[in-house]
Amino acid sequence: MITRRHLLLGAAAASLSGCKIFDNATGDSALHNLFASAEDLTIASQRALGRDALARTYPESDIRQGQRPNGSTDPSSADFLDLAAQNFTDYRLEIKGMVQSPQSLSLADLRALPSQSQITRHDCVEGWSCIAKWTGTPLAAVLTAAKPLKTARYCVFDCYDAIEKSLSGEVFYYESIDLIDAFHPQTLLAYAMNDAALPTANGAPLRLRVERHLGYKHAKYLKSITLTDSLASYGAGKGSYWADRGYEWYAGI
Ligand SMILES: Nc1nc2c(c(=O)[nH]1)N[C@H]1C(S)=C(S)[C@@H](COP(=O)(O)O)O[C@H]1N2
Ligand SMILES: [Mo]
Repeated sequence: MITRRHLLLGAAAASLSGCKIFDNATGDSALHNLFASAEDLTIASQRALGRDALARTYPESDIRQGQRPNGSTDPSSADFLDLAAQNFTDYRLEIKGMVQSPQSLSLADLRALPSQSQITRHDCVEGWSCIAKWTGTPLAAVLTAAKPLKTARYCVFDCYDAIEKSLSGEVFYYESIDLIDAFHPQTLLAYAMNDAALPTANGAPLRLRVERHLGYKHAKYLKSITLTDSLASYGAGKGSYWADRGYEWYAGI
Protein backbone atom coordinates (compact mmCIF):
# COMPACT_ATOMS: atom_id res chain seq x y z
CA MET A 1 0.00 0.00 0.00
CA ILE A 2 1.30 3.45 -0.82
CA THR A 3 0.88 5.65 2.22
CA ARG A 4 0.97 9.40 2.32
CA ARG A 5 4.38 9.14 3.97
CA HIS A 6 5.72 7.12 1.02
CA LEU A 7 4.46 9.79 -1.33
CA LEU A 8 6.20 12.49 0.67
CA LEU A 9 9.46 10.54 0.74
CA GLY A 10 9.17 9.99 -2.99
CA ALA A 11 8.64 13.69 -3.50
CA ALA A 12 11.75 14.47 -1.47
CA ALA A 13 13.84 11.99 -3.46
CA ALA A 14 12.56 13.37 -6.76
CA SER A 15 13.38 16.92 -5.79
CA LEU A 16 16.90 16.00 -4.64
CA SER A 17 17.72 14.28 -7.92
CA GLY A 18 16.14 17.09 -9.92
CA CYS A 19 19.25 18.95 -10.98
CA LYS A 20 21.01 15.90 -12.40
CA ILE A 21 17.90 14.92 -14.35
CA PHE A 22 17.24 18.30 -15.83
CA ASP A 23 20.71 19.76 -16.24
CA ASN A 24 20.96 18.79 -19.88
CA ALA A 25 17.36 18.12 -20.82
CA THR A 26 14.15 20.06 -20.89
CA GLY A 27 11.89 17.66 -22.72
CA ASP A 28 10.89 14.55 -20.72
CA SER A 29 7.20 15.06 -20.05
CA ALA A 30 6.82 11.99 -17.79
CA LEU A 31 9.52 13.41 -15.55
CA HIS A 32 7.97 16.83 -15.77
CA ASN A 33 4.65 15.40 -14.63
CA LEU A 34 6.36 13.61 -11.76
CA PHE A 35 7.93 16.92 -10.79
CA ALA A 36 4.64 18.76 -11.00
CA SER A 37 3.02 16.31 -8.59
CA ALA A 38 6.12 16.18 -6.36
CA GLU A 39 5.95 19.95 -6.12
CA ASP A 40 2.30 19.89 -5.06
CA LEU A 41 3.22 17.38 -2.37
CA THR A 42 6.14 19.48 -1.14
CA ILE A 43 3.92 22.51 -0.77
CA ALA A 44 1.25 20.38 0.90
CA SER A 45 3.72 18.83 3.33
CA GLN A 46 5.29 22.19 4.22
CA ARG A 47 1.80 23.59 4.76
CA ALA A 48 0.92 20.61 6.97
CA LEU A 49 4.12 21.01 9.01
CA GLY A 50 3.63 24.75 9.17
CA ARG A 51 4.96 27.18 6.61
CA ASP A 52 6.33 29.19 9.56
CA ALA A 53 8.57 26.34 10.75
CA LEU A 54 12.17 27.51 10.99
CA ALA A 55 15.10 26.20 8.98
CA ARG A 56 17.80 24.62 11.13
CA THR A 57 20.50 27.00 12.35
CA TYR A 58 24.10 26.12 13.23
CA PRO A 59 26.84 27.30 15.62
CA GLU A 60 29.75 29.46 14.34
CA SER A 61 32.05 26.43 14.61
CA ASP A 62 30.16 24.79 11.73
CA ILE A 63 31.28 27.50 9.27
CA ARG A 64 34.17 25.68 7.62
CA GLN A 65 34.77 27.69 4.47
CA GLY A 66 33.45 30.61 2.48
CA GLN A 67 30.17 30.14 0.66
CA ARG A 68 30.97 28.41 -2.63
CA PRO A 69 29.96 30.82 -5.42
CA ASN A 70 27.63 29.41 -8.05
CA GLY A 71 25.69 30.60 -11.08
CA SER A 72 26.56 34.20 -11.93
CA THR A 73 29.58 35.36 -9.95
CA ASP A 74 30.65 38.56 -11.69
CA PRO A 75 27.87 40.58 -13.35
CA SER A 76 29.05 42.65 -16.30
CA SER A 77 26.04 44.86 -17.08
CA ALA A 78 26.95 48.56 -17.33
CA ASP A 79 24.52 49.66 -14.62
CA PHE A 80 25.90 47.11 -12.18
CA LEU A 81 29.53 48.02 -12.94
CA ASP A 82 28.74 51.73 -12.41
CA LEU A 83 27.18 51.00 -9.02
CA ALA A 84 30.03 48.71 -7.98
CA ALA A 85 32.62 51.35 -8.98
CA GLN A 86 31.04 53.72 -6.41
CA ASN A 87 30.98 50.97 -3.79
CA PHE A 88 27.17 50.86 -4.21
CA THR A 89 26.57 54.29 -2.65
CA ASP A 90 24.08 55.03 -5.47
CA TYR A 91 22.41 51.62 -5.18
CA ARG A 92 18.66 51.67 -4.62
CA LEU A 93 16.42 48.64 -4.16
CA GLU A 94 13.03 49.40 -5.72
CA ILE A 95 9.87 47.92 -4.17
CA LYS A 96 7.02 48.36 -6.63
CA GLY A 97 3.92 46.83 -8.17
CA MET A 98 0.94 46.02 -5.95
CA VAL A 99 1.99 48.16 -2.98
CA GLN A 100 0.48 51.28 -1.43
CA SER A 101 3.88 52.89 -0.74
CA PRO A 102 6.55 52.11 -3.34
CA GLN A 103 10.05 52.23 -1.82
CA SER A 104 13.49 53.10 -3.10
CA LEU A 105 16.01 52.00 -0.46
CA SER A 106 19.74 52.63 -0.26
CA LEU A 107 21.99 50.20 1.61
CA ALA A 108 22.10 52.74 4.44
CA ASP A 109 18.28 52.75 4.53
CA LEU A 110 18.28 48.95 4.70
CA ARG A 111 20.92 48.92 7.45
CA ALA A 112 18.82 51.37 9.47
CA LEU A 113 15.96 48.86 9.55
CA PRO A 114 16.09 45.98 12.06
CA SER A 115 18.97 43.63 11.29
CA GLN A 116 19.15 39.90 11.81
CA SER A 117 21.87 37.25 11.52
CA GLN A 118 21.48 33.51 11.04
CA ILE A 119 23.82 30.61 10.33
CA THR A 120 22.16 28.24 7.90
CA ARG A 121 22.96 25.59 5.32
CA HIS A 122 22.60 26.42 1.63
CA ASP A 123 21.69 23.40 -0.51
CA CYS A 124 22.23 23.61 -4.27
CA VAL A 125 20.48 21.12 -6.56
CA GLU A 126 23.88 20.39 -8.05
CA GLY A 127 24.58 18.38 -4.90
CA TRP A 128 26.68 20.59 -2.64
CA SER A 129 25.92 22.42 0.60
CA CYS A 130 27.62 25.23 2.52
CA ILE A 131 27.04 26.59 6.00
CA ALA A 132 27.39 30.37 6.24
CA LYS A 133 26.30 33.28 8.40
CA TRP A 134 23.94 35.75 6.74
CA THR A 135 23.10 39.23 8.01
CA GLY A 136 20.47 41.52 6.60
CA THR A 137 17.05 43.11 6.86
CA PRO A 138 14.03 40.85 7.25
CA LEU A 139 12.05 41.11 4.01
CA ALA A 140 8.96 41.44 6.23
CA ALA A 141 10.21 44.82 7.51
CA VAL A 142 10.64 46.18 3.99
CA LEU A 143 7.28 44.84 2.83
CA THR A 144 5.52 46.23 5.88
CA ALA A 145 6.84 49.68 4.94
CA ALA A 146 5.68 49.21 1.34
CA LYS A 147 2.18 48.07 2.40
CA PRO A 148 1.26 45.29 -0.05
CA LEU A 149 -2.26 45.47 -1.46
CA LYS A 150 -4.59 42.71 -0.18
CA THR A 151 -4.64 41.18 -3.65
CA ALA A 152 -0.82 40.80 -3.89
CA ARG A 153 0.34 37.17 -3.75
CA TYR A 154 3.97 37.04 -4.90
CA CYS A 155 7.25 38.92 -4.77
CA VAL A 156 9.21 38.86 -8.05
CA PHE A 157 12.95 39.57 -7.73
CA ASP A 158 14.75 41.12 -10.70
CA CYS A 159 18.54 40.86 -10.72
CA TYR A 160 21.45 42.71 -12.32
CA ASP A 161 23.16 39.67 -13.83
CA ALA A 162 22.57 38.48 -17.38
CA ILE A 163 22.54 34.72 -16.87
CA GLU A 164 22.15 34.14 -20.60
CA LYS A 165 23.68 36.15 -23.42
CA SER A 166 22.98 35.38 -27.02
CA LEU A 167 22.46 37.15 -30.34
CA SER A 168 18.75 37.36 -29.53
CA GLY A 169 19.50 39.27 -26.36
CA GLU A 170 20.21 38.92 -22.67
CA VAL A 171 18.15 37.16 -20.00
CA PHE A 172 18.52 38.66 -16.54
CA TYR A 173 18.08 36.32 -13.57
CA TYR A 174 14.67 36.47 -11.92
CA GLU A 175 12.97 34.57 -9.08
CA SER A 176 9.76 34.72 -7.10
CA ILE A 177 8.30 33.56 -3.79
CA ASP A 178 4.81 33.80 -2.35
CA LEU A 179 3.95 36.20 0.45
CA ILE A 180 3.85 33.43 3.05
CA ASP A 181 7.56 32.80 2.44
CA ALA A 182 8.24 36.52 2.02
CA PHE A 183 7.00 37.13 5.58
CA HIS A 184 8.73 34.02 7.01
CA PRO A 185 10.86 35.16 9.98
CA GLN A 186 14.12 33.89 8.39
CA THR A 187 13.59 35.49 4.97
CA LEU A 188 16.28 38.17 4.66
CA LEU A 189 17.61 40.75 2.27
CA ALA A 190 21.24 39.97 3.12
CA TYR A 191 24.02 42.54 2.78
CA ALA A 192 26.68 40.66 4.78
CA MET A 193 28.09 37.14 4.83
CA ASN A 194 30.31 35.62 7.52
CA ASP A 195 30.60 39.06 9.20
CA ALA A 196 31.93 40.87 6.11
CA ALA A 197 30.22 42.83 3.35
CA LEU A 198 28.57 40.44 0.88
CA PRO A 199 31.25 39.47 -1.70
CA THR A 200 30.53 40.14 -5.37
CA ALA A 201 30.64 36.41 -6.12
CA ASN A 202 27.85 35.81 -3.60
CA GLY A 203 25.48 38.55 -4.78
CA ALA A 204 26.69 42.02 -3.74
CA PRO A 205 25.32 44.35 -2.71
CA LEU A 206 22.10 42.55 -1.72
CA ARG A 207 20.70 39.04 -2.07
CA LEU A 208 17.72 37.07 -0.90
CA ARG A 209 17.96 34.36 1.78
CA VAL A 210 14.88 32.16 1.83
CA GLU A 211 16.13 29.43 4.11
CA ARG A 212 13.62 26.63 3.57
CA HIS A 213 14.23 26.57 -0.17
CA LEU A 214 16.83 25.26 -2.60
CA GLY A 215 19.77 27.42 -3.68
CA TYR A 216 18.36 28.83 -6.88
CA LYS A 217 15.52 30.56 -5.00
CA HIS A 218 18.13 32.75 -3.20
CA ALA A 219 18.31 35.51 -5.82
CA LYS A 220 21.62 37.44 -5.86
CA TYR A 221 22.36 40.96 -7.21
CA LEU A 222 18.88 42.26 -6.35
CA LYS A 223 17.63 45.17 -8.42
CA SER A 224 13.93 45.34 -7.59
CA ILE A 225 11.08 43.54 -5.92
CA THR A 226 7.71 43.63 -7.66
CA LEU A 227 4.54 42.59 -5.87
CA THR A 228 2.00 40.93 -8.11
CA ASP A 229 -1.08 38.71 -8.05
CA SER A 230 0.13 36.52 -10.95
CA LEU A 231 3.45 35.25 -12.29
CA ALA A 232 2.10 34.73 -15.81
CA SER A 233 3.77 37.79 -17.31
CA TYR A 234 7.23 37.14 -15.80
CA GLY A 235 9.74 35.16 -17.86
CA ALA A 236 8.09 32.21 -19.60
CA GLY A 237 5.21 32.35 -17.10
CA LYS A 238 6.63 30.82 -13.92
CA GLY A 239 8.36 33.90 -12.60
CA SER A 240 11.65 32.04 -12.02
CA TYR A 241 14.59 31.61 -14.39
CA TRP A 242 15.11 27.98 -13.38
CA ALA A 243 11.42 27.07 -13.00
CA ASP A 244 10.91 28.32 -16.55
CA ARG A 245 13.56 25.71 -17.52
CA GLY A 246 11.95 22.72 -15.80
CA TYR A 247 12.95 22.95 -12.15
CA GLU A 248 10.36 23.20 -9.38
CA TRP A 249 9.05 26.69 -8.71
CA TYR A 250 8.46 26.07 -5.00
CA ALA A 251 11.70 24.12 -4.33
CA GLY A 252 11.02 23.66 -0.62
CA ILE A 253 13.53 21.74 1.54
N1 LIG B 1 21.05 36.60 -9.63
C1 LIG B 1 21.38 35.31 -9.47
N2 LIG B 1 21.00 34.68 -8.34
C2 LIG B 1 21.31 33.38 -8.16
C3 LIG B 1 22.01 32.63 -9.14
C4 LIG B 1 22.40 33.32 -10.32
O1 LIG B 1 23.03 32.76 -11.23
N3 LIG B 1 22.07 34.66 -10.45
N4 LIG B 1 22.29 31.30 -8.91
C5 LIG B 1 21.50 30.59 -7.90
C6 LIG B 1 22.03 29.31 -7.49
S1 LIG B 1 21.76 27.98 -8.49
C7 LIG B 1 22.63 29.12 -6.28
S2 LIG B 1 23.12 27.60 -5.71
C8 LIG B 1 22.94 30.28 -5.43
C9 LIG B 1 24.44 30.37 -5.23
O2 LIG B 1 24.74 31.35 -4.28
P1 LIG B 1 26.27 31.56 -3.91
O3 LIG B 1 26.98 31.98 -5.17
O4 LIG B 1 26.32 32.56 -2.84
O5 LIG B 1 26.75 30.21 -3.45
O6 LIG B 1 22.50 31.52 -5.97
C10 LIG B 1 21.30 31.46 -6.66
N5 LIG B 1 20.92 32.81 -6.99
MO1 LIG C 1 22.12 26.11 -7.16
